[in-house]
Amino acid sequence: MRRCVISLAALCSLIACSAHAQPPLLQSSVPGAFSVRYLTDRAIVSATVAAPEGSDAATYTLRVRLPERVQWGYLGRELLPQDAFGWDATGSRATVDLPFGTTRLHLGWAGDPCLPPESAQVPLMVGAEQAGSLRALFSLEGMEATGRATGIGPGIADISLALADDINPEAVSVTIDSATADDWRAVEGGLITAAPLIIGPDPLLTLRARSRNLTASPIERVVIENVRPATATSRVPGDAMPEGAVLVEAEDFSDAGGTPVRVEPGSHHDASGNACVFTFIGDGSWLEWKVTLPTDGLWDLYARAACGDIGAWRVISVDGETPAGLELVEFPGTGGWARGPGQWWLMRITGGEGQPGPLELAAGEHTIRMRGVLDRHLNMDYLLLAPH
Ligand SMILES: [Ca+2]
Repeated sequence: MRRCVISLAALCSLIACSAHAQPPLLQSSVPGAFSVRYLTDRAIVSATVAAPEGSDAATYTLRVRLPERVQWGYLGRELLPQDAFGWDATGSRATVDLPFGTTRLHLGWAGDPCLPPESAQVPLMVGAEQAGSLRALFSLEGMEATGRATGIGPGIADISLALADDINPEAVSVTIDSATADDWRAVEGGLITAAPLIIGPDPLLTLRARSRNLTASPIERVVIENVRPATATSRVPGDAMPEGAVLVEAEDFSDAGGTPVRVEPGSHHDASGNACVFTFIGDGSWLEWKVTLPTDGLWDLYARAACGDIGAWRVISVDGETPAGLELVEFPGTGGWARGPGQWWLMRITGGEGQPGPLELAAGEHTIRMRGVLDRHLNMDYLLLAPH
């Protein structure tokens, strides 16, 4: 019986419109919807073909052009026996009979037959304790694994990866909440982040590894190490302004980035200078202030702030450097956003009991930057630098 071969050239954008008389990339004995994708070792064909009305055939025939002779094939996740496909050397085409319906076919011409695993679990540790696991999904280009660590954060921490296989560190990244680490140092048996990461409460982690033809996770486990809690600010008794303090209004910021903050005179209750900064979001947005100090010496940083949430977190840097302990600073909830009285609190950030030490600063202009992290808003009225 002569088969009715229907050219699908018009259906497939991958089919070269060559002037040379090459056979099309795909030919099917029954029309349907097809796509074909070529990788370095295989072609992957997705096909949806319905049995013709009145036909009692169980299969149809697909011809797929390959650069080299077909060596192996998978139908779905099932390895096809060698006699399941033929080879038309003249047209450089593999021939395979497929069942009607929706199928996915891999036809390989190089290497050993392999399919990425369907899924895997990668343990997520906090120190030596398991705090969760990442569910890994694979593609031919790599792996993506996601999961949550429970019972930790907020704080800062290092992330290390125990490796099951050699992998190029440049092909690996970890995203925690919204921050991504892709700069690694090699340590024995694995990798560790080059800089600490901020982690939120019960952080969500996504591990990505770009590597072709993985047969298992190249990462044996993910470890959150050296967890340091956020540095707590302390409310100044009576919100009394310390002596000799240099004040800079929050609304007089000199530079800003990210989501614009709002400043509207008279917007909030009892604001110094009749204005404050609000809608200062913890989405990586930042503000910068210039402060001019009269003398060299040890200075402490304060901020008058209001937070109607459970608290808010900021990264604070001075003249472009983040002093130890200011990598993650926690402001408490003050009972409201200062639309009413008693909700602006003067918070001490350095030099208090159990706090990071005072800042050693020379006379002259300095730049203070605050960057919002972990999604929480903070309203700010002013900053102070006061002699320690
Ligand atoms: Ca103000």
